Parts: sequence; C-alpha cells; structure tokens
Amino acid sequence: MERMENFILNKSQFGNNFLWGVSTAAFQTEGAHDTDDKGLSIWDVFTAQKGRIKNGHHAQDACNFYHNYKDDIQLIKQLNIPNFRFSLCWPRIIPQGTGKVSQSGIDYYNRVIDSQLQNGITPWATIYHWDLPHALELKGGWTNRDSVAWFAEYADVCARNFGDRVKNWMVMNEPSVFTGAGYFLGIHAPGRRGLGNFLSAVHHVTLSTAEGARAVRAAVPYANLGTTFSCTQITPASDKERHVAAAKRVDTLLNRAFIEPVLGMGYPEADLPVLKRMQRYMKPGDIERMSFDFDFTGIQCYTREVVRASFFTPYVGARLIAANKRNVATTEMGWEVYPPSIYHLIKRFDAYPQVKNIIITENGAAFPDTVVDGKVNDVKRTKYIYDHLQQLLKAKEEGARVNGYFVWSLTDNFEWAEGYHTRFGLVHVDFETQKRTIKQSGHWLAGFLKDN
Ligand code: IFM
Repeated sequence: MERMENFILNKSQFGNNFLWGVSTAAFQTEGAHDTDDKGLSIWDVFTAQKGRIKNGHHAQDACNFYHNYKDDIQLIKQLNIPNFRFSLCWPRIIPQGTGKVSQSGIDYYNRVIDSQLQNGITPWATIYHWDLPHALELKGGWTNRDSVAWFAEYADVCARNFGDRVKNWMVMNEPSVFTGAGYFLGIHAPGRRGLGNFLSAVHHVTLSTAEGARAVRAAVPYANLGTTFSCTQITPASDKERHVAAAKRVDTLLNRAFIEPVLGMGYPEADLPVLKRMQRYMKPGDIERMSFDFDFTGIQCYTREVVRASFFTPYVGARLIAANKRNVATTEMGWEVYPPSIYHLIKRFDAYPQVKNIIITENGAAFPDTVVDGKVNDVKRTKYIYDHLQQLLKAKEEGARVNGYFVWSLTDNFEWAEGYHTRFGLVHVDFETQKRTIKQSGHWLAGFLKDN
C-alpha cells in the first residue's frame, strides 16, 4: 500500500478567500423518487428500462439524502467543508416541467438550505443537473426550442423561492456530457441518438444557459452566478499531422463548443466543420442571446484523453485511445489518473479574457473502497485530490484566476449508467443500510481544512 508521506500542501497557500467545497446532485443522492407530488424525470424513466444501467441499479432510494439531509449536512460540517454544491430537481419543484409549482418541493429545498445555513455552510445551487421532467421529454425535451422558455420559467421559480438565502448559483451542469451521452450516444437519459438530436439539444441548452442566467440575475441581482463545463485535456497519439488535427477537432468539441458561445464567440465551426450544421437550429439574434457575462466559470476535470485520427468515426474523424490500452494508472471509471490536466485546463480557460473567475466545481475519483474494521483506507483518492490541488496551486501561483475547489463527491452515490459500483465519495455509503463511514480521504481533507 502506498504511504501518505510528504504531504506538505497547506491551505494557507491558496489564500484566505479561496473557496473549499464539496459537490453532489439531486438524482444521484436524494432518492424519494415518488414522494409527495414529485413528477417523473427522464432518469426515473431511463433507469426503469431494462439493460440501461449496470447491474440493473436504479436511484429510487440512492443515498436517501431526501430524508438524511440533516445528518449528511452534519457530515459536511464535521469535514470542515464550508461550501456545499447541490442541485435542484426540476420535477420535484415543477412536476410537469411548466406550470404548477409543488409547494412540498419548495418546502423540501427550503429545509435543505436552512439546515446548511444553520450549520454555517454556504449553499451553492445548481439549477440543472440532468433530471429533465419526463413530461417535457414527451414534448421533445431539449430538442424542442420551447425548452428555452420552459427552462427560463424553472430558473425563475428557483431564484425567486431560494434567492433570499442562496447567493451562489450555477445554471447548468456539464452540458457536453448530458447532450453527448443523452442525445447523441444514447447511453444516458433520455437515450436518444444521432446528430440531429444532438445539435438541436446543444443549441437549446446553450440558449437556456444564458436565458436561465438572466432569470436568476433578475430575481437575485447580487447573485454570484456561474455555470459549469466538463473539460478534459486532449493529447494527440503522436505528433503525426493527422493525429494532431484529430486532437484539435476533439478538443474543439469537448472543451470549446459549449463555452465559446456563452462567451459571445459563437460555435467554433472553423475547427469542427460539423458544427456548421447548427445553423439549421439557429434564428436571427441567437448568437447574442447565447452569451452571458458570468461571474465565474465552473470547470469539472477528471482526466485527459489521448486521441488518434480515425476515418471510421463520423463527424469528428477521431477516436479516443482507452486508458487501459496505454498502460497508465486508472480510476474505477477506467479514466487515466493525470493531474496535470487540471493545470492545463485552468490556464486555457484563464486565457479567455471574458472569463472572470474560475472555480473547480468538481474533481474526484472512483476507487474500489471497502470498509475494514470500520475504516476505509482510500489512499489513492487522497493522493488523487492532493496531486490535483498541487496542479491547481501551480496555475494559481502563475497568476490564473482560479479561486475555488469542490470535491466530487460528499458520499458515494448513483453514478448514472455505472450504477452504485463506482464510488466517488469522501464518505462511504453502505447502500443496504445507508450507513455512512468517513473515508481516510475525508479525514485527510478535514485536517487540511481545519482552521489553525
Ligand atoms: O457523477 C458525475 C457528475 O454527475 C457529473 N460530473 C462527473 C461525475 C463523475 O462521473
């Protein structure tokens, strides 16, 4: 077993105003899938379909955060983590997606928010973390341009109900992932495939990001307002011209196509020609409507990808070389452990003059954890977090405007198509009994964050 030696990072190196936090999402943790008048989400429907989720897992109970929230917030306090990022479940708040608001949904999030504040924890709310109301999917979901108005209505309801106490808001979580996996590859909800579904969803989500932000800004003028992007460093398989060109296309898709329109730059179609087809879904004025001056940009980084050219892959002409074929260390997700990725991405995003402030709104790792004598000795996760913090600090010391780091995740939870097998938590969850056990990584972080 690797030993935790030479751990010399110190919280004070990051500065007094640096934000430390932990992130979760509603569908992955709450459970209580049919409590009160909650509507179905696309994930409730998707997880009920045979063969969609590994081992047939579903999230009807998940971590039962809906009922355990008080105890889980106590755990955050015990870990000395001052900021908690959680998401609001759209069909819990507006069961049919538009129209009637559920008072029990509002009351529930009021309890969750108040409990954080009573414990000295600052709430950070994500408005959309993938659980679209099923009623809206029946009308075309994100492929329907009406989704922009549906989302603005929902964002307004959230901001008006919670904005008196929640000052930190994120509009979307990782649009590249939920549009790519959900609307192009069909491996996430709602399980749709194909370029038409993907491009229309991307465009409407991008418009919704800006419209949702405008709704929050109107209701909570002094909100600290951001949105989050999944980003991954892309390395060409070799310096051969065709691999370098393939890497550039993949980089454009994963790291630029979602943020640049929000920064007012339009879609980067010059470097990824398939994006020209986005014109089919665009209307006059959309370029301006897609842009918004966010207070911060959330970067969520876990790994890097190595890319080679491939004639057989449509639209991008590139394929990823799986980490297990490259003889590198991986996490339980099969993702390469590659901490310099976070450094390079912070520098990249910092280079956009429109990006004012970067917060790492997710970073973490899944490893096979087991409880032995009441302890979880997850040395690899602790080292993963430590090594990423070191890379973040390097970027910060070089002048990058990065001012926060949130670990994914508080507890082990429902990891989408992977089910419960892949554990990301600082806190272990026995899903049979819902027993929580703080892992060694959690104890390490608590010590690191302790005021002294
Ligand atoms: O669990 C997910 C989360 O919902 C979004 N970001 C990546 C995490 C790990 O895969």
